[in-house]
Amino acid sequence: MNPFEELKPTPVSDTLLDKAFRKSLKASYNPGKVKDKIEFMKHESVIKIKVFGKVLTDSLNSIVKNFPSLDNIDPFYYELIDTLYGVDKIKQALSSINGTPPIIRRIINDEVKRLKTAYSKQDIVNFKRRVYGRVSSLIKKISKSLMFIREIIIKARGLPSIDKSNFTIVVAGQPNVGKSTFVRAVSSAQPEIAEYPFTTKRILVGHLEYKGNVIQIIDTPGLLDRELDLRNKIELQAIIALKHIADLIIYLFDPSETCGYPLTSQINLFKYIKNLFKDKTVIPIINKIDLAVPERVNIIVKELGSVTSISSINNVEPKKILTDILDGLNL
Ligand SMILES: Nc1nc2c(ncn2[C@@H]2O[C@H](COP(=O)(O)OP(=O)(O)OP(=O)(O)O)[C@@H](O)[C@H]2O)c(=O)[nH]1
Ligand SMILES: [Mg+2]
Repeated sequence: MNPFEELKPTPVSDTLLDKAFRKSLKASYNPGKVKDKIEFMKHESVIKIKVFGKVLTDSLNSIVKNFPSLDNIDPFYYELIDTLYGVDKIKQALSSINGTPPIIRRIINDEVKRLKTAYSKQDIVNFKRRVYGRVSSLIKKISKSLMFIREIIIKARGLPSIDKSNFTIVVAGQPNVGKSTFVRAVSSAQPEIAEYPFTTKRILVGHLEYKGNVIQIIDTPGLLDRELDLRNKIELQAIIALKHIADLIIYLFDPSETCGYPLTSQINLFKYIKNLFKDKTVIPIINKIDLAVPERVNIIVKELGSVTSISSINNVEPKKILTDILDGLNL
């Protein structure tokens, strides 16, 4: 399951300061009878400042505490988060947020001690102004980190929710070969489909039922025929899904080459994936058979032996083929 799914977006520095000021303004001191006006003002200012500090330290602490512990999350999500946003950057941001409450407490304690020597109304006003100023500028200093963590949560909440206890099929192939069309035909997922490459930019999960069990099927961004260290963030998501969650890999070919990638590179990529994931079953399927000329199809067959062919624009064939594949696996 996506560890960020239920997380609420965390506040940014302005929101935090507004909240702290509001609560501080409302905090009051009720000693009953007021004997000494200055003493009363001192007490009340200390209460207000302490509320101000507590709202901030509590909020900052809960941002850090509620953020999923990156070292303990599932490796699939860890690698996805690291590739998309950078785990080191996240840890740095969290650590600067985490380091701030003790400094706030120290400032407030020091200033409250100094207040003992205040004798005039002006001294007290100055005290409050100074503490609000020092603490606010501390919060402003971490405003980039607060903003970054908020953005990560908003983005990471949208990552697919994968249940590792369900059998998972990952559909891969070069861009534009029809992966999303196939996934849409066989599952509940509704990925965008378009006649140009790189339509799918992130991993998407669909579900289908097979013999009373839920099967997950993952649509992935298209992969180019190149080495791992040259792959961009969009492609790497497909590799991460293949590596961490695929129980079965379906590799789609487009023999019509209307996808824009020649068969030679589609075959190269197929071999690359088979080699990279030696311990996984990789099933090749020839898609867009309605557009393909026999010579092109034969190139694939010559290379891989007999391969199932389908057209994903009609929904019947993909469903039938998938059921045949699952039957063959004896799930
Ligand atoms: N004629 C025909 N067109 C198909 C078939 N499958 C997909 N297409 C078309 O091929 C184009 C690409 O389809 P997508 O499903 O978006 O391909 P994709 O592999 O998901 O593409 P990316 O997400 O960009 O990698 C679309 O115009 C589809 O309508 C098929 O079996 N026959
Ligand atoms: Mg797609």
